[in-house]
Amino acid sequence: MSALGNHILVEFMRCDPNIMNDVSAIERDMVEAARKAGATVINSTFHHFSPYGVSGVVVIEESHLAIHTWPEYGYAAVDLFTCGEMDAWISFDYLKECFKSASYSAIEMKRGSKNLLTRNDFDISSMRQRADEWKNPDMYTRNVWFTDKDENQAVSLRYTGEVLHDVQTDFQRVRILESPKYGKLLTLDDMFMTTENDEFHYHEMIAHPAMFAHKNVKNVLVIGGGDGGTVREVLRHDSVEKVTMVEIDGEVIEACKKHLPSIAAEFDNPKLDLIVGDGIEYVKNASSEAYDMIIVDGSDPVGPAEGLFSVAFYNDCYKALNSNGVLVSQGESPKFNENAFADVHHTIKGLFGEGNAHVALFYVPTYPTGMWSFQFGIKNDNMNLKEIDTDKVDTFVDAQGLKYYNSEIHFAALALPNFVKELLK
Ligand code: SPD
Repeated sequence: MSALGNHILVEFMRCDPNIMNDVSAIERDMVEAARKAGATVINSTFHHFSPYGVSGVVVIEESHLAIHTWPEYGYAAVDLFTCGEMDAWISFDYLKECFKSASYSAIEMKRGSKNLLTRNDFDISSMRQRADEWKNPDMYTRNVWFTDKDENQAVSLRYTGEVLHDVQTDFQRVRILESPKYGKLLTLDDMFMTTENDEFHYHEMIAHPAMFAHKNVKNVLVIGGGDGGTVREVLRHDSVEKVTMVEIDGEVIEACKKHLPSIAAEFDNPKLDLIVGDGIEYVKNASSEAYDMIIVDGSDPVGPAEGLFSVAFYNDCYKALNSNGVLVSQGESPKFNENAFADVHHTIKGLFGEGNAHVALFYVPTYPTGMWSFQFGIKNDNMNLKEIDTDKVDTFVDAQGLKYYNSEIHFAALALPNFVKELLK
């Protein structure tokens, strides 16, 4: 190659002025433009100027994409600076469509012409040795962060830069990253799902409160839960005879088996019937009154998990539960996605009845705001989530070495702050 990099300087004109002033849309489009061209995105930072205009940069392993917009002229100045094999014209074509640019031009130039450069002699072996030392987390010098966010709130975790798994499936982008603080993590699209270090918060709380309130769960259906943490917890209970798990994305299961074996620990358990398929269809076709417990361990209501938040799906779950049955659902956050949180409650209340819809709060450091919920629908009017055998719970907790759930947490999780009660009205 005769140059180190390639630089396309783009003039996008006659763009949609509203898009040119929408910092969130522009950041999303720029990041996607990089990905579509095969780049590895390191980070992005974008700024909206008052009263209008946006500037931002996407740092990629292959260099950067940058933008400055003038909405009042429907104009964007875009730099696509790449090195290696990446084809930045793919980014160009994508952005042209996103910005609805009716007129455009571009100049392409080589950067770092080798005719003008003289290569210095570096001691490559000592540099390689230093790179190896970076495997010690204290020595990491890369400042790369994974961020789970909406337009207004975010949670970020520094990761080492190590991407152990990155596959775009028919449903979502499945990644396993490595972080110094939380160990390996599973992300779907741009959302945290679970990490080695805090997965027990979620998986213990999705299973045990309802298991102990029900007292005799034998037949369980888990929808989603591809990392395996939920079935691992359910199968700790001796009463359980059979667990059916239906996960739509087999790639999630495979990635977790390979990289998160402490979470994907029970996939070979003979009590487990593991099905890779559509959980919504599965419940629709399930026999009536087949299950003691249905656990919906889905992602957020975007992408493949959207249908898991529909009234029709919950109605099918209701029918598939027997008369003592309990539904447990990933219930979103009252501080991050208040509407989804309240909608789940109202749906469950509509189906199971006013007094049979309950909410438990728990803390997950790697979900935005940290405050998350599980929501319960109880079919049997005589079952009370607050009636548990505390001695039995604590004996189980000790024997199993649980790290989050205990009998005190059981009651505490069901106590709701006033603003949450207000949201649920
Ligand atoms: N924002 C995250 C919502 C929770 C998704 N489920 C996590 C899967 C863990 N088994």
